[in-house]
Amino acid sequence: MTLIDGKKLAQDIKAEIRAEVDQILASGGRAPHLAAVLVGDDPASQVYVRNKVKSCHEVGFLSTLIQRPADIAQAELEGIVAGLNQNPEVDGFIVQLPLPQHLNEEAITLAIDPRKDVDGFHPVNFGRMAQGLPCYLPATPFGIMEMLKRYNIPTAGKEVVVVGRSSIVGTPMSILLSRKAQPGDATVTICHSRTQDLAAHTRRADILVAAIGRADFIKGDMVKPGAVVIDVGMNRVEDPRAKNGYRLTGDVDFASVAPLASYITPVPGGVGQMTVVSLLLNTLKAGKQEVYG
Ligand code: L34
Repeated sequence: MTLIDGKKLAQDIKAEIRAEVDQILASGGRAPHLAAVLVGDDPASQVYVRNKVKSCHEVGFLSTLIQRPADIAQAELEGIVAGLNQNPEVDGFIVQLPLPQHLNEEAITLAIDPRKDVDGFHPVNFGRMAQGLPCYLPATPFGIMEMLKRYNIPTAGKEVVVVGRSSIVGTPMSILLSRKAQPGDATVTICHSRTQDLAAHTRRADILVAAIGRADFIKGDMVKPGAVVIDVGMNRVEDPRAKNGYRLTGDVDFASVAPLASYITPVPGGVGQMTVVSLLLNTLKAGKQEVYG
């Protein structure tokens, strides 16, 4: 079993980005600038956004964090988005999800200028991804593709099973792995809450992507020996022995699955690290106007 070291990969990629930023600066350009909008006080979102801002500093990007209370009105948040769309100093920005209940996430996503949508959540970027056109790829699937590439894991002709059909992970993942590309060219099955006999599907997977959002859901008896297991889950479970009262665990029961797997991603230190670094890669593209010219 080989542990896929997301932390190490993220460090390598950050060093590559840093070198590009140095070149941009040496030729008189400005560093790429990412803005992040964080609404409310969800502790997990705070950690993720903090990691994003910290990573910007590490690679020499400019960053702006806009924090607003949970009771912000829809119109005010849309005003912030409109301001960022128009600000020529900002190359790309994100609105961290989930938003508080009273806010309309879909309307916010649609309000973001696709040219600055470094999350790749706007339907224009999603559609361009589905058609293989230049676009910003959603950060988590992008990061997983990068992991497969850098670990030389073959995907062509493989049976891939994606568990979960969200529009930010499961669905784009299935599209990217089935398209004619490298990584890609796989035969992809998407499973979800209405799938009958889930284990019969997952046991056929050469590459299993778990993006369900339920702690330790995938057990050893659901996995084919030798499979590549990608754990997208980020679940906080109460643990009185942990120093902050909880511990982080994935959607995969690591103890029973890891001994069977050929490759497996840990949580933390796996996919989450790649999500952050993929956002940086998109922001670099935005700064260089690579996608939309
Ligand atoms: N708009 N909302 C928007 N864009 C995104 O790309 C996200 N996502 C998901 C949630 N909402 C979003 C993230 O940023 C998930 N996600 C994310 C980002 C970073 C990490 C995990 C998920 C991460 O840094 N994970 C660390 C551990 C963090 C911890 O200690 O809690 C890891 O090593 O996996």
